[in-house]
Amino acid sequence: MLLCLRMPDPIHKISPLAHQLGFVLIGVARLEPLEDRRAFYTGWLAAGNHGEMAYLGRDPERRFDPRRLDPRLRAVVSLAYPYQAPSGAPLDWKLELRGRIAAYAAGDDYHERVLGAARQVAEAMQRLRPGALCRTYVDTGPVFEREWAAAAGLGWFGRNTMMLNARAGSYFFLAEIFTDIDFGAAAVPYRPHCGKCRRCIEQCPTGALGDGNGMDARLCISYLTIEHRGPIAPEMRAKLGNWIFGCDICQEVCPFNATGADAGYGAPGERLWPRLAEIMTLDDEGFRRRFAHNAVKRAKRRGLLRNAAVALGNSGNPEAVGILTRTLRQEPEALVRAHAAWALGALGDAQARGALCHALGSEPDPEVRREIIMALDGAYVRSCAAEAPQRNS
Ligand code: B12
Ligand code: SF4
Ligand code: SF4
Repeated sequence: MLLCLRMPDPIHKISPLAHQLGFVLIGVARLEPLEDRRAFYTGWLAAGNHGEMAYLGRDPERRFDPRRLDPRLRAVVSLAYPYQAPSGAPLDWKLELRGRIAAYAAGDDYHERVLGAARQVAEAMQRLRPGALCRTYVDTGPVFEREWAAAAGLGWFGRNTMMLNARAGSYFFLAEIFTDIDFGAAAVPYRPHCGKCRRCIEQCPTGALGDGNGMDARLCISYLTIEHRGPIAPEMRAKLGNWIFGCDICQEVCPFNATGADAGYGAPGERLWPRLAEIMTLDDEGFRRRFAHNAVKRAKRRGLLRNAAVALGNSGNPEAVGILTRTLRQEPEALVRAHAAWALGALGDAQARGALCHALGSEPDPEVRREIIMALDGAYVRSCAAEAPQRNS
């Protein structure tokens, strides 16, 4: 189903091709500086809400006005490409020790696939208007993708900050073609439909969503599991549950996703619920092989294993102890060993404490040792000290 929203000529000529390529929404907006975003965005950055995503703060003027990228640009064609909604797998993740990957990462890396499709739409525009300037983006440049989608009438900003459409939900990627074609007509804004609903705000496990259509990205599981490189703050770890790459909760609870988006890109199922034991045994080569063409590669091996260690700690399942003990002994990355130590402390049975105590006698990294000591209660640290007094400083 293609929902063509605003179709001034020649957009109506390219929309059948866009449909064929898999896009479900298409609209056009005239390029005018997004002045009404300036105060919100600069305040958001100044408060540090972007965390380590330094690229968001680099030359924000380009985001407010894409004509700073090229002054000849006149309009933007905004497109939405659906992916398959996550299916609630009929399994108990704690029992089966399964992690969870966000639905958008189910198939091949969307940057490659959606960008390829959007470029074909751009080529069609250039066939209609030879010599037309077209700059295509899919999460690949300093542009406000949701803002332009809103300006093009594709949907509204939900309280979860997602671009939402009453018929298509929010399980779609956005793509843009900035062009010098002047389409003339301005898009009609899409009416917000959130009404009094606050489900996403209430059910976000970390309190990342504020009341004013914004979020503190530093608290978002998606940020913590994908973008954040160092140790995860101890007070956030239990809140991650079994999410090891991204998070879909504020979309899953949204009534506009209840029926799911059009069955599209990617196939959920097993791939979205990987066995944590398998993840913990991936070496560099294994990680590359498994995620070479998948969005998960962005987390890097050490980030993914860090997240999987946290999920094992959150499982409450004693079977996780063996996996974490091996990790604490053999894993080359200190970051991963540190989170394995925390996880053993969270599991807290005698075997887990024994493994921590044993590791304290041989762990060379001061940060990991600190995590081990925090994971052990005082009595155990003292008993470890009795066993290995020379290392327990
Ligand atoms: C940085 C980023 C993140 C960060 C920060 C998220 C965020 N909400 O900003 C993190 C890593 C957490 C993240 C997570 C996810 N992301 Co992301 N992300 C981006 C990126 C690169 C930039 C977004 C950005 O500029 N944020 C800045 C802040 C300030 O934006 P904001 O909080 O939404 O504030 C704006 C609006 O709220 C609006 N606003 C503020 N007040 C008001 C008031 C009114 C009345 C209105 C109308 C608007 C409004 O203006 C603000 C400033 O412009 C975009 C791609 C791009 N270049 O745009 C993808 C993008 C937004 N992400 C996307 C996806 C798929 C995700 C995830 C679903 C992935 C996952 N499953 O884990 C999650 C969703 C989490 C969530 N609830 O947002 C898609 C969203 C598609 C859609 N349907 O909306 C995008 C567009 C990528 C793409 N090309 O498809 N993401
Ligand atoms: S993606 Fe998850 S953690 Fe982030 S705002 Fe949504 S529910 Fe909260
Ligand atoms: S869950 Fe409710 S408040 Fe949140 S985006 Fe969906 S409709 Fe809006």
